[in-house]
Amino acid sequence: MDALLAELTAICGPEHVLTDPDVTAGYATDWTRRFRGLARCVIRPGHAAEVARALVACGRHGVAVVPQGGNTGLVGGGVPASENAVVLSARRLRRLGPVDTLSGQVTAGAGVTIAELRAHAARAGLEYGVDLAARDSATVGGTIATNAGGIQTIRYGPTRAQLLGLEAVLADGSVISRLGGIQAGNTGYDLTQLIAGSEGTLAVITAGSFRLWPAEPPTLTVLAGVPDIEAAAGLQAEIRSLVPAVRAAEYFEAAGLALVRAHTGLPAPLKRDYPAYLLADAAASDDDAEQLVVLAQLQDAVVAMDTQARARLWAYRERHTESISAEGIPHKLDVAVPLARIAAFRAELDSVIAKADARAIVFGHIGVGNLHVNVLGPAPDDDSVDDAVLRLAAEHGGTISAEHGIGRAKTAVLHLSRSAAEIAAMRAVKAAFDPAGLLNPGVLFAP
Ligand code: 2HG
Ligand code: ZN
Repeated sequence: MDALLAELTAICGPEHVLTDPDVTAGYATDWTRRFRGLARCVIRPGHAAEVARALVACGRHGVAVVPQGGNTGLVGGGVPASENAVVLSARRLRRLGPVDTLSGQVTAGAGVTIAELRAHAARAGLEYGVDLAARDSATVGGTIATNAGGIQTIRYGPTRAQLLGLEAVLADGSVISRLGGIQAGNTGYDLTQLIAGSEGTLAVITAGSFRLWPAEPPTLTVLAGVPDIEAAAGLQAEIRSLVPAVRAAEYFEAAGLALVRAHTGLPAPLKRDYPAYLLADAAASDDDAEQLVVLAQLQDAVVAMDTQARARLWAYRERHTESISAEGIPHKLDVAVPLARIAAFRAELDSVIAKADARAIVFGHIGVGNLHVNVLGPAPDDDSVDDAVLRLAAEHGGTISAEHGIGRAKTAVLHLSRSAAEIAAMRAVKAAFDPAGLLNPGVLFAP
C-alpha cells in the first residue's frame, strides 16, 4: 500500500477507502457517461475533522482531491480527469439538524439528499426552496457547490438564495463554520456565498444552513399544448400575471415528448399533438384556480389538482433526462437567454444543429429563460456543437450555464459569459484559497 493510502486509511477507516477499480469506476464516471476519469481511490470521511486531515495528507503528497456529492452533475465537475486524483465522497456527512421553526431555518450535512431535506422541512410545515428531478440522489453539498437551480428557481431562486451559512474545509485543512443561523451578519467578505457555486475549487463543503419558506396552499398543475416557444413564453407570462404564486413554468417539445413516451410507455398527454408544451405549477387560492381553469379552457390544456394527477403530468417533463440518455451520450448545453430573445435563439438553434448533422432535444425552465439543449449525435469528445450552441446563446445576450455550472465541460468557453477582468479576479481568488491547486484542478478554469 502506498504511503498516502495508508494515511487515508488511518483517517477514514479501511471500509471508507475504496480502491477496487470496479467500485471506484462509478465515482469516476459522471451521470451522462460523457466525462470519465480514473480515481486513485475514493474516500468517504464521516465528519469535517476527517475531511480536514484527509486534505492535509493529500496536500503533503501533492495529490489532487475531487469533492463529490450525489454524482448527478452534468458538466463533469465531480469526477476526476487524472488517474492520480482522490475522490472525496461527502455522502457520509449526513447530520440533519432539527428544524428551527422560530427562525425558519435548518442545518444539513453535505451528504443529505434534497428529497430528505425537503421532507424534513415539510414535516415542520415549511418548505426547502430548491427542488429538482435528481432530488433523490443530489445532495446538499453538491447543490451548494454548483449553486443548483431546478424547477422552483422562478419562485425561490437558486441554492445561493436559500443559503445562510456553511461549514467547509479549506485546502490547508482549516475548517470555517458559519452555521450559527444569524441572518443579520455584516462583517466583511461573504465566504459562504463565495464558496457556493465554486464547484469544489475553493473548499470542501461539509454542511449548510438554509432558510425555509412557509408551506404553500395546494398546488395546481396546467399542461398546455402550444404552437411554438414564443407562445409558451407568452402563456407563462399570462399565467404569472393571473396568479401571484407560480412555482414552476417548464417547457418541452414534440421531439422530447416522443422520446419520453417511447421510453416510458406513457400515453399522449392531450387529445392532439403539438409542436411544444408549457407545464406550469401554481399555489392557487380558489379564485386563482378558477382563473387558471378558465385560461386553460381557452387553450388545449389539462389541469390537475390532486397529487397523483399532477405527478402524471410532471412525468412528461421530468423523465426527459433519462429518456435522452437511453438514446446515447448527450451533449448537455444548459443555457439561458432573455425571454424576449428566446424565440430568435430557438429558431437559429435549428440551423446550428442541422449544420452539425445532429439532433437536439430542447426543454427546460422557460420561466427563467433556461433551456436545456441536449444534442445527440456528435462523439462525446467532439466539442464543436457545444461551442456553436454556447456562442449562439452568448450572441443573444444569454449565459453559457444557467444552473449546471462550468465543470470540465465549459472551461474553454468561460470567456463567453465572463469578462477577462472577472476571470482574472476569479483566478486570484482560487490562488488565494488553494495556492497548490489541490482542489478539483481542471474544473471552472482551463488547466
Ligand atoms: C432538469 O431540468 C435538469 O431536468 C437536467 O436540469 C437537464 O438533462 C438535462 O439536460
Ligand atoms: Zn434543469
